[in-house]
Amino acid sequence: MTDHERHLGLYRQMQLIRRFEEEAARAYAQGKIGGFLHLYIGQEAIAVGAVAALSASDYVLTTYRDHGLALARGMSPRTAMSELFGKATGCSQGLGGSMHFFDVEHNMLGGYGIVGGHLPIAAGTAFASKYRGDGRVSVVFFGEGAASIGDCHEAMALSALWKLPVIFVCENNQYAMGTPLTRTLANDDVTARAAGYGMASDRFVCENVHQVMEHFDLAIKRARELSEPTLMEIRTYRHRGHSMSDPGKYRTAEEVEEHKRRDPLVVSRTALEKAGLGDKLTELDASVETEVQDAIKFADDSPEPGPELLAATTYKGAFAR
Ligand SMILES: Cc1ncc(C[n+]2csc(CCOP(=O)(O)OP(=O)(O)O)c2C)c(N)n1
Repeated sequence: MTDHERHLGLYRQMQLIRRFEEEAARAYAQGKIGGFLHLYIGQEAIAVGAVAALSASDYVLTTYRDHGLALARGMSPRTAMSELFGKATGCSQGLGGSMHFFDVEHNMLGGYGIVGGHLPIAAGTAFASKYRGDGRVSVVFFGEGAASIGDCHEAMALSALWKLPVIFVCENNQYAMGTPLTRTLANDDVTARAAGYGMASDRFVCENVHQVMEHFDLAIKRARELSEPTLMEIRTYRHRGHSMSDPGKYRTAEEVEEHKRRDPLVVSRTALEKAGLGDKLTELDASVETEVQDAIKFADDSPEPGPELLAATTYKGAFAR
């Protein structure tokens, strides 16, 4: 595969996530999606770059802002959209919704709503991998708002002590709901604490998808070959509010526009256009559009979860089996 072909593939994945979520936002406004909906728009290069550097058998876990990672990992847009619509054809049979994507086939182990609560799970999967000697790496994504949660410290302290093959990735989008970083952390360098745990660290501003891949290559090598954890902090920015119910009034329009100009998706598009691949981009965009519209139609036409599912997923159902 040539470098351009590889880049086009990465672009397509980012564009798929972007368009999937823009359509999900529209469906939310139409009342087709209930509950919470946290969009990953602006941060796509992180999930796509990380997944490109990982092996299919590695484990990934993330927060409630999980659609991008699931799609990057290979979940079909049909399955993902159906989950958002609360339909039986969704990845969690419509019972989990936006925050609880889960996909065993692609080793995407959630989708978690409790801030910081999923980091110990990643320490656990990494412990299992080390114990079994299966060579798998666990990667867990979290926001800077989770960085001071107790679970976060416990997971990192034990992972360093036990030398577990895990990568802790703080996607620092600079706001925890409406609270800016300056009001939650006295030292805004999340990786500064890695020294205290006795763990390697890496910190950078996300500019493009290739750069993300390169940083992950190093951390994955450290985990896979040396069985050592890494704390990574990636500065990024979400273009939308915290969730659909947040108009994001705590940020100025200028600040948002400034970040949109540096959007890694646009960076990729511009580079590919400059390389003379404009026609190819038009073709890819059209195929993404078809895939997303197909996902909406599939989710619309899919059945609601019925009572049979309820019984099988309760204790009574479990005992009855
Ligand atoms: C333990 C816990 N406390 C509070 C909340 C409510 N809550 C949901 S998201 C959020 C902000 C988290 O921000 P951050 O970790 O920076 O991630 P981001 O949403 O920016 O991706 C909070 C406080 C929660 N879900 N869990």
